[in-house]
Amino acid sequence: MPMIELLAAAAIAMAPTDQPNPKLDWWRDARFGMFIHWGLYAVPAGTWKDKGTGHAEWIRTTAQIPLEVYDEFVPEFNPVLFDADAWCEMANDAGMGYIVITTKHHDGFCLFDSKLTDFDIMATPFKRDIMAELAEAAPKHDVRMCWYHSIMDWHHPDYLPRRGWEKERSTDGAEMEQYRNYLHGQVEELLANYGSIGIMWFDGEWESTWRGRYGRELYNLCVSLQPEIIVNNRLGARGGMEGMTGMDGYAGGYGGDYMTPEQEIPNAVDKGIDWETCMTMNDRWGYNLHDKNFKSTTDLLRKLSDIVSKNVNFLLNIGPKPDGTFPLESIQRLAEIGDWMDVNGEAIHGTVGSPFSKLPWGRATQKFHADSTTIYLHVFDWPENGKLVIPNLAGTVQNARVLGEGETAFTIETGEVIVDVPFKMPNEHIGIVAVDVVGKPVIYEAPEISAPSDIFVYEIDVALTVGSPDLEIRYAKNESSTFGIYRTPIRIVGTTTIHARSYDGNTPVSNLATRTFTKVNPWKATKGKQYVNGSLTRSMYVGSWDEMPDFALLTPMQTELATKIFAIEKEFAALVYEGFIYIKNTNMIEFALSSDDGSRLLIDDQIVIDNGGLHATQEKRGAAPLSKGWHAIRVEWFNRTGGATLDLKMGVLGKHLEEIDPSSLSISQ
Ligand code: FHN
Repeated sequence: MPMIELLAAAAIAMAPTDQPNPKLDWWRDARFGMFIHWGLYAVPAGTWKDKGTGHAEWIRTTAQIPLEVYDEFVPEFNPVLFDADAWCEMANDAGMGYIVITTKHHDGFCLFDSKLTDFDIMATPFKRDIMAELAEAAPKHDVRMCWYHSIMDWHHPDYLPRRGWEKERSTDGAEMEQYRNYLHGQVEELLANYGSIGIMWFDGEWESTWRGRYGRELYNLCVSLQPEIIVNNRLGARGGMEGMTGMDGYAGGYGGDYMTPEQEIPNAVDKGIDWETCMTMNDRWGYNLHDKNFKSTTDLLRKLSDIVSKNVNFLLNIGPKPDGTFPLESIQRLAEIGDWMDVNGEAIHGTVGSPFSKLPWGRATQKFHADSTTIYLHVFDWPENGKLVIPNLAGTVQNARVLGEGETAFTIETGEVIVDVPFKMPNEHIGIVAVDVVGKPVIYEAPEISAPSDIFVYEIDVALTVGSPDLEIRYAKNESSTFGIYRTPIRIVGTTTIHARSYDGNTPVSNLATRTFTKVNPWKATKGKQYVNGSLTRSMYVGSWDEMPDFALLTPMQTELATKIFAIEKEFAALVYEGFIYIKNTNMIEFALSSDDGSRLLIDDQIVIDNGGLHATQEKRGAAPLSKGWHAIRVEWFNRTGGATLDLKMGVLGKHLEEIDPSSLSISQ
C-alpha cells in the first residue's frame, strides 16, 4: 500500500498534529530525542565465536546462541561506569528533550528490578536498577524519561514462537496468554514504580502470536496507569520499517499516538499525522565494537532539520558499551550537535513544519507568535554571493537575522525575498536565517511542472499545477517571453523548456519554475538470433551483505533457469537473474522494482533502478527509451535477515504496469 494511503488509513487511529492533543504537546515541542539500546548484548559487543562480528542486539538470534549459553552473560554484565546523570546531561546538552531506553529488548533481559523475573539487572554483579537511576536523574536535566519495551521475548518460557533454530527448546506448557499477563505485569511495574513516564515505546509486535486487539489492551493499560502517557504505534499492524500503521493485517490493529518510521525519513508529509523517525548513529542499535560507520555530525543535523521541517520528531540512537559509557564517537557527535544547538536551537525546539513545499538550498521551520511568524531558513547550500533567495515568500517581512551573526538587510522582489548573508556559512553544518513576517506566512508557490519523465521518445504531456487555488498559472516555451494562461496539459513532441509562474490577477507573485523535456533516441535492440525459451538464468549466492555485493567477485552456489523473477525465503543470500527481454514497441518503458532487502535493475548493462541497501519491502521505479526488439536484462537482489521479497513489473511509461510475461524472456541470442 502506497505510503500516502497508509498515512490516510492510519489517520483514522492517529492523533493528527493539526488537532489539539495536549498530551503530545511536550513531545512535539521537544522535536529531538535520544534512543538507547543497552542490555546483555553489549557484553559480546557484536562478536560470537565463529559466527562473525556483525551482530548487535539481535545476537542471540543472529548467532544462534542457546538460551543457557546466553544466560552466561548475566554474571559478566557489570557496567560500573554507568552514570545516569552523565547520560541525561549529554542528552540535554545535545538539545534532546527525551530519552527512550530499552527496559527489555527482544532477548528478554530487564534493566530494571522486576518482581516477575530473575532475568534482570539484579541478577548481575551490578545489582542497581537502571530505570530507577535514570528516572531520578532525568528531571534534574530537563529530560523526559521514556521506556522502550519489547513485546517479543526470546527468553520467557511462555512466549511463542520459539526461534526457528531452537529445535531443542520445548514449547510444552507454553501459554501466550500467560506471557501476556507477564507483559502486562511488567508494564504495570514500569509505569507504577518510576514516576511520570513520557512515552511507552513498544516494539517486537510483528510475530504471528500477537494481535492488534492485544495492542489495544496494552494501550488501555498504559493510559489507565498514566493518563498523560504517549504510546507509539508498535502495538499492532506496523507496516514494515516505514513504520506506518495500517489497519489491515491484524483485526482491530491499533495505531497508538504516533507512527515510527525506522532508519528512514518518509517523503510523504501529511501535516495531520504525528510520526518520529528513529535512526542509528552508526549501522546498529546495540553496541558493536567493530561498527565504526558513524554518520557525521553534519549529516545527523541535516537529518534532524529535514525531519523537523516535516513537522515531526527525530529519535537518535546510542548503543552504550558494557562498562556503562557511550562510545567516544557518540559522545563527540552529541557534543558537536550541542554546540550547534547553543546558537541555533530555536530553529528546532518549539517549531512546526515548513510553510514551503520545497526549497532549493535546504529546509525551513516556523514559530507562530500573536501577530507574526518567525520563519527559520535552514541553509545547507550557503550562497557564495552573499544573497539568500527565499522563493515565493510574499506578505510583509519585518526583519531578518542570521543566527549567531545578528540582524541583516533584505530586499523584496517579485515572488521572492533576498536576504544579505555573510559570504561564509556561520558554522560547518547548517546556517540558519530567521525572517519575521506579519501574521501567518504568505507563500505563493511556483507552479509544479509535472510529467512522467524528463525524456521521451515520441511525445510527452506536461501538466502544470499550483498549491494556491486562487492563483492563475501562466507559461511560456523555450526563449519566448509571452506567457499564456495554462488550461490543459501541454503536449510536447520535440525538446522543449517550459517556464511557468503563478499570477494573482495580472500580477506575477511566484518565482519562475523551469523544466526541460528532451526527445531522445531509443536504445538499440540487441542483434543476433533469439532462442526464446521463456526464462532467464538465475544464480544464487550465499553471504552477509549490508549493500549490493560485487557479483564479479563471487562464485554462485548454483545456477538454473527461471521463468519468473522472485525472491527466495533465505537469509544471507543473493540472486542474479540475467538474459534478454523482448520490447514489443519502441517507447519509454517503465519498470517498478520492489524488494526486501536491496535490488537493482540493469537494461543493456545500464542501471535503470537502484533499490539497494537494507530495508523492508520498498518499491522504486525507473524508465528507459527502448527500441522494439531484444534487450539485455539483469536483476540483482540480496537479503541479510528477516523478510525476503522481490518483484518486477513493467509497461509503457505513464500506463499500467504488469508482471513480465515469460514469453518475452530468453537466455541467449
Ligand atoms: O528488532 C528491533 C531492533 O532491534 C531495534 O530495536 C529497532 C529500533 O526501532 N526496532 C526493531 C526493528 O524494527
